[in-house]
Amino acid sequence: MQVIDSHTEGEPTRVIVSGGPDLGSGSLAERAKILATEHRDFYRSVVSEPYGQEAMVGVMLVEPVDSTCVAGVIYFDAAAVIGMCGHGTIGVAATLAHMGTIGIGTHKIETPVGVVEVTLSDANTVTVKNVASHRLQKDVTLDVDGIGTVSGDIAYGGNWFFIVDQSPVPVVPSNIRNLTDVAIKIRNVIEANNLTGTEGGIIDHVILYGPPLMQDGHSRNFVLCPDNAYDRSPCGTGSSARLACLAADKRLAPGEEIIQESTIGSRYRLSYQAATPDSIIPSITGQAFITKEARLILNPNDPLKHGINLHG
Ligand code: PYC
Repeated sequence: MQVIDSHTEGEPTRVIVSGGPDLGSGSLAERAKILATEHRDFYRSVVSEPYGQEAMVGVMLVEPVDSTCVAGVIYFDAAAVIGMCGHGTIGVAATLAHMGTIGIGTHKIETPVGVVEVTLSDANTVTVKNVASHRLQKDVTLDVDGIGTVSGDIAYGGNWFFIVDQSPVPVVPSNIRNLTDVAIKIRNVIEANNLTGTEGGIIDHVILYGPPLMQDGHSRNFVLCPDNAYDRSPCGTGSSARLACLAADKRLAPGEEIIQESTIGSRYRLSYQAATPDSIIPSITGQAFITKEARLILNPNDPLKHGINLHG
């Protein structure tokens, strides 16, 4: 299996350019479901240690249904197949450019949750125009053991997020372990209370916001992903969901640009356009760099061929 690795603002992406299971020719959502239900061992092994690395998001490149798209993509981490991935899409665009498949300019990519647009400004700089994003519920209060009452919004940006505007723990790198524990506790309460997005969408990402550490930053975030790793980048789908909340609260005007810092201090430029009265189209600009071209060898005799999994 041939893969190309990249990182987007510190967050790793692995694109499978050849090899991998046949997912058929249904819609991308149907193919994503087949990957999730029939090939769990496969996708785990691609991104988990010892073949992958912590926080890695994998991408299967597939034939798009929409022929105006340059590629179809299905994203996954070590725990789940996910609907969309902002940093992954920036990584895919840089990877397709590295492969010579796309050049400078605007291109469409099909995901299981809809078609997104990428604009490649140079070999590394990409703007993603994401799927329509919206807030479902404002000020949902949760009683979190050892923390107290936590209030947040439920919003969609290609994945479902619980967004806490004022983190109970300062969003600084020295608190990463603590932030992870707090975010996992919040997600456990969300699950225990059967809180979901529309049509039962699983709220599997939690974001905690704090003040920026840079002069031109708008805020800094900590993003917990389904595999319990934190996003090294400011999270494209999470930033989209947050833009929807800022728009709904009239805290940010259409076209106004802000800089979103991640926990490690990498940055995205963000803005949005209004789509409907209740939803927006987010734009996310960041940089991805190719780190590796490799051939993965999944030896059937290797007892760890499906990755190290300590969580069941
Ligand atoms: O950038 O959307 C994103 C993302 C989701 C999970 C990890 N990164």
